[in-house]
Amino acid sequence: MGTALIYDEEMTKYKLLWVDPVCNIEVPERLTVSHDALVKTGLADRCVAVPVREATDADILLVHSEEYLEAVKTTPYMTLEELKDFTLQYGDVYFHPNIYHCAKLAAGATLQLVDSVMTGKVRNGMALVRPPGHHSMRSAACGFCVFNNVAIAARYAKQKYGLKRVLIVDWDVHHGQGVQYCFEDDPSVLYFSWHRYEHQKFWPQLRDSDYDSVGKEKGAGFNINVPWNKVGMKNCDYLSVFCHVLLPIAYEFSPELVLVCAGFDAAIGDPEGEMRATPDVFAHLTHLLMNLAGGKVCAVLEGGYNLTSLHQSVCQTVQTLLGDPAPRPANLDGPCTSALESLHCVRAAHRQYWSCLKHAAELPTSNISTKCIKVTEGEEEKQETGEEEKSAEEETWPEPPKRFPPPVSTAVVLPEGVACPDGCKRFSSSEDPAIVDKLREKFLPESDDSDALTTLCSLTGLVEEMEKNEIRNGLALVRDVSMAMMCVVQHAATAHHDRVLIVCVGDAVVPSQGTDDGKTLLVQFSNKESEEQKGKFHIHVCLKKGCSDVSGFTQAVLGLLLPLGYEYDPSLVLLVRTPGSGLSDGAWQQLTGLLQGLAQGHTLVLMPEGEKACVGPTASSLLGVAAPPLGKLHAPLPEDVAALERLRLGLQADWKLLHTTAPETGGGGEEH
Ligand code: X5A
Ligand code: ZN
Repeated sequence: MGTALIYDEEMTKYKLLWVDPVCNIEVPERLTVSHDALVKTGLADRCVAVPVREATDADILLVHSEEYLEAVKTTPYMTLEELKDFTLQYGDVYFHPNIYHCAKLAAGATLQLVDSVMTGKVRNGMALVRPPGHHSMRSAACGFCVFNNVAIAARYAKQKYGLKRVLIVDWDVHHGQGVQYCFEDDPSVLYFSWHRYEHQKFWPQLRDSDYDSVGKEKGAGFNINVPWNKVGMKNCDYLSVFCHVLLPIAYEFSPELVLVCAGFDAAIGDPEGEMRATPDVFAHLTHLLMNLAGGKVCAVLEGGYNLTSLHQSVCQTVQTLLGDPAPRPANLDGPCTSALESLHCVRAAHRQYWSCLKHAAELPTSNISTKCIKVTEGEEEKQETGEEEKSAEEETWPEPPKRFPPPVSTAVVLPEGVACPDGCKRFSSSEDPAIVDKLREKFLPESDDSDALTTLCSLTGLVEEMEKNEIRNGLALVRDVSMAMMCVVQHAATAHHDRVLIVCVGDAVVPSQGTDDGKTLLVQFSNKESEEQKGKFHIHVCLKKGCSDVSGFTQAVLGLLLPLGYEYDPSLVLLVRTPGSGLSDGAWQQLTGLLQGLAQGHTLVLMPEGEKACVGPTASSLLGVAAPPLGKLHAPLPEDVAALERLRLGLQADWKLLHTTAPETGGGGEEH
């Protein structure tokens, strides 16, 4: 199952015909540069090329009014003066004799993508389109947008495929108010947007873009706005919002389709966004969505105005959709104060609607700094003093390193009688007698279990091959998971793995690593009360029913394990399943899938011999098949939520990505 790429050169054939400093960044090269980069890197060739089509009147009328459609229909016949006049009734947009044609293609391309994904022709895909869509409203063009491509696609998917729940993730740096207005009272479409807001001073300067626009009537809780009140947001700020807002809610919602308003103006160098996230962050944002909706992710281009940053970000997104492992996330130094304030406000505003947020801190009653701050005349601009600020376009950043998927995706170490799952490669390392002796001495001194020894030997070989990037990930059935785990950890250190994240699922006693040097981070999930926190690198997540409560477990994975994993940035993930963990296949596959965003996908899974039935599902997740949806999640047990919250608070001193509130600003209005 492949990745669709939808593009047609025709959509480069309109441009701004007069002088307008607001609109001159929306150029045809945005598309050619992005497409050329996909061709040059060989990514386009790996995709399934799907042709565009024109959206029909009926398609467009799913979202727009007849009057508006009829008006736009007349634009191909207008003179330059008439076009200028027509343009004037809208904000920050321009018309051209060919834009109506392109707008029909942009919407149609989006629908072709939805059809390809929904019919199973491909797993996921991206549409490179112009004009963008998310600002356009029922009866208005706006912000370079004519028809609301993604909104139309959501309605279309609901109608044609009977979908009950569609998630729209708008990671463009502007607020897609057109999408918000379209679905405000509709609980079947969950809309998430983060956007540059600056206390309502940034375009489109709407009160409706703030965190407290949560949706209306039946749709209350299904509109999520994350306002950025400062420029310069980085990878860490974005990932933090994914871990602590979007993903918990999205998993609880359980969409059947994910549409992404994939603008790339939230990336570094963009003159509109003035943010500082690097293009590789889009690999992670994409990856984190790919286990929702059984992997049905449709990314549709919106903004993105720095041509370099744009094409790099597009490539990162498409390469991830194709299944290549994401690069290691670089220097996540903790979300900034302003981002934490926004995070806190959004979580508080939504706590009454989502059980995953029930225990989010309440909104402080006093004046929250995210409110529109009235700036007195003359006081605006330049609060910064001192150093010269670089303008967004002068910003430089290293080109994201090329991502090489290892020649072997998934290697397995299995006992003789267990079949090698399709697509995997059986692995055994040549038994160097010196190594064998060492392993016997260390791990099997009083035993003549030659099978166990062979397995340990293979595990050490596997770890080395992963370090060399010859193998992406692996899975082994072992007699004694604790012993195998010790063996892998010790060997990883000698095989140049700088940090190993050990995720242990289930109740078995884990031999304490005795290491507090940061070379390993152990996170264990079980139902055993832990004595006390064992230090920064040994974390025990205790759930009342262990891993058998999917809601509690999912919440722990998204809000605790992922941020820890991202901040720790391991070179290897060791995923250990102890006997009788009680975890369902679905939840296990989600965990396996999500963890592959770390360590360039280098995950080694250890499972007890008794769990042969789990080999197939695990292998499929390791091979990059999306995990099956968990279904709508019920509320986690209150005691679990409370315990997780306590644990998160306790660990915050050591792990910045676990923060969800700003330090001591709460009531602040600390605004300059
Ligand atoms: C799609 C998009 C931005 C419009 C900015 C107008 N539009 N100032 O990014
Ligand atoms: Zn934008």
